[in-house]
This record gives sequence, C-alpha cells and structure tokens, in this order.
Amino acid sequence: MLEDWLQQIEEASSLEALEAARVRLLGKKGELTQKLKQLGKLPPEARREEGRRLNEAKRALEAAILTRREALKREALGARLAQEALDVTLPGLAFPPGNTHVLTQVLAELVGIFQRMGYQAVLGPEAEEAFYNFDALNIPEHHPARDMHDTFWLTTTPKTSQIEGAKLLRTHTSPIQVRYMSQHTPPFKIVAPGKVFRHEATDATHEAMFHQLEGLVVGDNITMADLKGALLAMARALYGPEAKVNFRPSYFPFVEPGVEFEVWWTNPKTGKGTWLELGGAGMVHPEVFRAVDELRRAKGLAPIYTGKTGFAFGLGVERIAMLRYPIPDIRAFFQNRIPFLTQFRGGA
Ligand code: FA5
Repeated sequence: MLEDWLQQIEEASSLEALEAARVRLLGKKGELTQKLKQLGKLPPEARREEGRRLNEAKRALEAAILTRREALKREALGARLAQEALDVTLPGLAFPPGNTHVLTQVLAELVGIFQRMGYQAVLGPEAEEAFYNFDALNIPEHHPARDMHDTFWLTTTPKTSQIEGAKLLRTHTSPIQVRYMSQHTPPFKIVAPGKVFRHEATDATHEAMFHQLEGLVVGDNITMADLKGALLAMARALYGPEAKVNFRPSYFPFVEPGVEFEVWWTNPKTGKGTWLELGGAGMVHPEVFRAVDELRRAKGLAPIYTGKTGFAFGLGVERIAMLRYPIPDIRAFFQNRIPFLTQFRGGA
C-alpha cells in the first residue's frame, strides 16, 4: 500500500500533479486520512499496531512529497533558465537614428551662408523689454503692433514702455540690432536667428510662434547696393546660381528707405516661377542710431553711431523651408508628428 502511494508521488510530473496526489492521499478525504479515521473501529490490539503503521506511512509520504516538490522546482527553474538563455550572437534591435528638426537644419544652413560671408552669429532674449522691441526701433507708443491684440505681453502694463521693465515676447528679431549696437563698435556684420511671437490667428501660412533671421551690417559708406548684394548671394546659395532678387518699396519704422524683398522661385513640381516675399529690409533709420547713442551715453559708452550707415534685414525662416521641400502648411512644423519630422533625416 505504502509502495503504491510513494510511487504516485514519484510519478507526479509537475507541481500541480504533486499537489493533486497530496490531496488524494493526505487531504481531508484522502486515502490515508480515511484509514486513520477508521482506526477507532479496530480492536485495541490491532488499533495500536495499525496506528503506528499508518503514522509512519504518513511521515514517509510527507517526506517524499517535500523531496519531490524540491526536485520539481529545480526542474522548472532549469527549464526556464534554458528558455531564457541569452544568445549573444543574435542581431541587436534596430535603433532608428534621430535627426534635427527641419527648421534647425534650415536655420543652420542660413547662418552658414552668412558666416561664409564674414558675418558673426549672435543671439538675443525671447522675453524682451518693450524698449528694445519697439521704442528704440522708432515704433511709437500708439503703433498698432504694440496693441494687446498683436503682442504677448508679460507684464500687466502694456504699451507704456516708459514704465521701466515692461516685458513681452519679442515680435521680431530686430531688437537684437539695438542690443548689439549698444555694446559693440562698428564696422561689423551680424546675423541673429531665433523664435518670435505674435498674438495672431494661425492658418496655413501664419503661426503665433515662428522663426526669423535678422541681419545687420554697420560701417562707413554702407549702401543699398551692399544690402542687395548680400541678399542676392543668400538667394543664390539657397536656390542656385540663376536666383534673382527683387526689392519692393515698403515701410518699417526702423529703416529708411524700406523694402520687402522677394526671390524668383521656380516650383520644382510645375516648373513655374513666381516672386516670393521672404522678408523686410532697408537702411538703418537715423532715429535708431540716435536711440542707440542715447543708450550708450546712459551706459557711459561713447556715442559713435550718429553719422554711420548700415543696412538691416529680417526674414521668415518657415517660409524658406516651406518652399524648399515643399511643405504646404506652416502648422506641420510644430505638431511634432514623427512621420513628418523623420522625413528630414538626410539633413544635419
Ligand atoms: C519684420 O518682422 C521686420 N522686423 C523685418 C525687418 C528687419 C525689416 C530689418 C527691416 C529691417 P515682418 O513683420 O514683415 O517684418 O516679418 C518678416 C517676415 O516674417 C515675413 O516676411 C514673413 O516671412 C515672416 N512672418 C511674419 N509673420 C508671420 C507669421 N505669423 N507666421 C510665419 N511667418 C511670419
């Protein structure tokens, strides 16, 4: 009888089967338990003998179950280890390379074009003082651009830049002109890339946040011809040696004369050409030089800009990228959709 029971335990091929055998033999209604319960029905002599036998059998079974359980656990662990073994010769998981944002690529290309012409790249703050963004650029107090509807103000006292420290998110990169001139001596050539912010409704060609590249050249006898030469060189670098530039009279308070400049762009798909407006430009307004000298005086620096000449330009970077690829909707730049972003892997 015991032999048979021990065999059942030996033959249990899994932890579940072993548990089933334990219940079958030692559980509440198990075979051995039943026999123990029936001891009372035996005559006293036989009861003692049978009781001893059954208790020994019980201990033997319990020991056998414990041993078998350990063996089964070891087996299970061995099987799992074998299954999970690390094959170091398997090929690794593909890790797709990242890439810089298409606008970062275009900005780097633009800055590179001007650096090769001897320009230095500089940066200015995105949270700007109203004085630099407007007043020093000859944009007067009542100008509509200063309205709450057009500008993200960071202080509760908009428009009145007389109030010390009135701040806003810069609406263009032009304040860098004033910041740079107030600390540096001409002649110099600089470009300044960066984000700008306008409180306006967005559509396929307008965003509330976009990028500009500002340019400023100041020296003796700088003329409109120098401005035109610089922008033509940029257009050729961007669109090839056949590129053409056009200047249309326009108005910006901080330049005189002021222009909007366009490049002749041939759509690679249709082969058709059109004039495309890229940005504003012009000769630095004498009022800007005057404001800079006033600022320099206040800082204890020599007022050296009166009588200088210079040109400035500011162009929209999204516009250039949209034409290049082409990208039909400006909002695609900032939606962070992976399929859009990874199209520009070829770049820097
Ligand atoms: C300016 O911001 C002047 N500071 C440019 C300038 C600099 C003129 C130096 C003279 C001298 P404007 O507001 O036109 O100008 O903007 C310049 C370019 O930014 C536009 O030609 C356009 O390409 C781009 N731009 C303007 N508004 C948006 C917008 N909401 N979304 C995307 N691009 C815009």
